[in-house]
Amino acid sequence: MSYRTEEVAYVQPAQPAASAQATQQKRSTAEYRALDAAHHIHPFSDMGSLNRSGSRVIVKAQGVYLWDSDDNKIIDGMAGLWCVNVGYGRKELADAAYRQMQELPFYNTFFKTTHPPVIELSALLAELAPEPFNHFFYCNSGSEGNDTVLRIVHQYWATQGKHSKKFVISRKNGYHGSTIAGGTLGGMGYMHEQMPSKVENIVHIDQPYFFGEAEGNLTPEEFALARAQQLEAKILEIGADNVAAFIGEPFQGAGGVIFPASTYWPEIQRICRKYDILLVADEVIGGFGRTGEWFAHQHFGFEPDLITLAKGLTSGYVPMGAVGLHDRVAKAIIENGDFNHGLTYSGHPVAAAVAVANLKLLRDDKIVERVKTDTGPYFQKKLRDTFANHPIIGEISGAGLVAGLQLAEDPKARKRFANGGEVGTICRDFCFNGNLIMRATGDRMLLSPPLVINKLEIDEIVAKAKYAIDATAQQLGIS
Ligand code: PXG
Repeated sequence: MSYRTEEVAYVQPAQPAASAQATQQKRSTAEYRALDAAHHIHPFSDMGSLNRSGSRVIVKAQGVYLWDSDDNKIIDGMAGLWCVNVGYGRKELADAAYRQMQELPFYNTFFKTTHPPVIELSALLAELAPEPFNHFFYCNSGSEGNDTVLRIVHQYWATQGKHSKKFVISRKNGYHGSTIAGGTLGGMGYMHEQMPSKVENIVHIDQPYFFGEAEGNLTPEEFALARAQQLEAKILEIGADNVAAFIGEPFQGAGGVIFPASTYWPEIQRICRKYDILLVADEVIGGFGRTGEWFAHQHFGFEPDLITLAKGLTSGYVPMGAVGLHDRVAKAIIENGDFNHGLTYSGHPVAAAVAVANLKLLRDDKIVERVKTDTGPYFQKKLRDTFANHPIIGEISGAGLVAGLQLAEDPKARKRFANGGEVGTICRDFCFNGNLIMRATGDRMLLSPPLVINKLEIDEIVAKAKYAIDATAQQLGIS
């Protein structure tokens, strides 16, 4: 079966200015592929098979669109890798980097020094984050952010004289990065298998994945409550005096855009408070407007002690991560001597200048507000209307501009495909051939477009997704 893009009904949005499409492309696709295969090892890839098929070479981007080296125009339903919140081609960010590179391309923040960009960024984050978050530590990625979280958590309990609090509880099918600590915190089995020596004292509880894991007649709210109560059981098993922290993504991103029911996070917070355990929200995907709130924990209505930030902090234009500390944690870290942690590029001036420009755009252009009141509700409704009663869509999760579409053999009975991963790959390939970037995690199809997307572009994404999902159902012989 062929995938014909001309059959997708959508209105073509305005094209970006020709100058914005100028590219530095210098080689043919075949040359790029040959050199890539000869010298580049890609993340999370089977390189043998990738080198045989060849990568898609992306050469330029504008707004919510990418162009490949064969000049195909592709709509980016994933904002790069959940990060290009302000969209591609924002001159404000490029100018900020250029200016900062000329003025002070690098200086460190060790040894009693600081610089204006990191000062401005910290003050701005304190303004944008919920009230108790007034202090920020910087790194280069979400993974390093979660490594930093572990350092802060252990330092915090040392300052409280509670040296036995060493265990950190995380969740199966959570994602917290790919450094050794990040990978151990995460609950992706394949990453654990690959790395025999892990960070000690990290244990996992089950995820709040209703569609895939709820048994019997539990409602989503009852199921979410039961999954949250696994935290209490685990704390009692280990002993509250031995537990330092619980970490979770407010909604699981890489794990399939798993949105817990409203009962989940208040119960997690209650348990953390009851047993004096720090609550860490990994906001690497959820932060900076994705759900229509500045931070996803605000969407779910809970108050963490630490937040991990990356991705949307700079909209991915340059690498940067950070950890936000609640006042009560910050106070303990600040008033108790050395905190022995830092990276050469902690608070890098160029990254900080870009982050400031990015956050000002999100705030002053009211991009986050628009996701909450306009484009987010439109996107969610459009998806739900389009896929209501679809023969292979079992659930649509999400809020704002993030969504997970569950592929299912029998949606009403919550019966998943026995070969779900293969079905997801079939669907992903239909998207790919139709010039839509949509991510497959097993049998869930994920969308997380740039936050500047307009309604016509949302229509285009949903129409292309519908075409790919219909084609998948047809290939499976389901109608
Ligand atoms: N926490 C969360 C919640 C993430 O989603 C990280 C930490 C690690 O960030 P860095 O910057 O170290 O990658 C992430 C990253 C995917 C995918 O396929 C998701 C991520 C990274 C790569 C791929 O969905 N999230």
